[in-house]
Amino acid sequence: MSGDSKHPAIKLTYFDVKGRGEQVRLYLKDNAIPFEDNRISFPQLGEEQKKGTLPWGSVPFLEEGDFSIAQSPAILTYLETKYGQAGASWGTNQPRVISAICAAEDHRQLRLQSTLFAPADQKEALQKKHVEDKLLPRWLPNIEKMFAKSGGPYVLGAQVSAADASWFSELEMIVAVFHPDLQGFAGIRRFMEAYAARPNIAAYLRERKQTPV
Ligand SMILES: N[C@@H](CCC(=O)N[C@@H](CS)C(=O)NCC(=O)O)C(=O)O
Repeated sequence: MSGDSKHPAIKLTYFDVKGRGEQVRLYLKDNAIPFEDNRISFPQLGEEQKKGTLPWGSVPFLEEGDFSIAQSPAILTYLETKYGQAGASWGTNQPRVISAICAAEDHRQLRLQSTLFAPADQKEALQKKHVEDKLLPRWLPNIEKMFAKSGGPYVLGAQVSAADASWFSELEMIVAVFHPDLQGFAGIRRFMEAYAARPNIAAYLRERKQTPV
């Protein structure tokens, strides 16, 4: 991906899976921002960690010319501030967007603890516990409330933002891993449909590399 001094190329470094990188890919695709999708392996991450190029030793990591930033909520905030469509309303909407992105990150962490990172012999029980104790009584109702409060279909209402990229990628995983019955969650279903139907997102969902996580 080439750039110039006025528009330096964006490079996103992440593993060759959806994970925490997918929300950034979705945001960049939705906004038609060209970027290098630098998908690395675990050994390559180890090399980067040894070189000290990653501020927290973690990915996703985004570079744009001389600027670079780690931590997915901060990456999305950076992109939304620079490229977002919220314009003048960004000042007042920013805390809501960041709050929603952080909430998605909280759930992502909980989901990973009960799935990918869970010991093999405890996985089934931990998943069941997550669904019964956390997902159904607390998380899905709170996500639904977020859309009811904004009026939907997006986190900010009619205005799309980086928070939608974040929640879409997390809800995709929630659906894929826990198969919840979303019958009583019309706001969530409307959001998923509206975001997936955005032209650049629909094209990306058709063409993107299929990975299990
Ligand atoms: N809060 C961070 C979490 C970053 C994180 O834990 N990334 C994982 C991949 S999803 C990672 O780099 N793990 C390798 C390691 O920490 O050694 C974020 O949202 O970016």
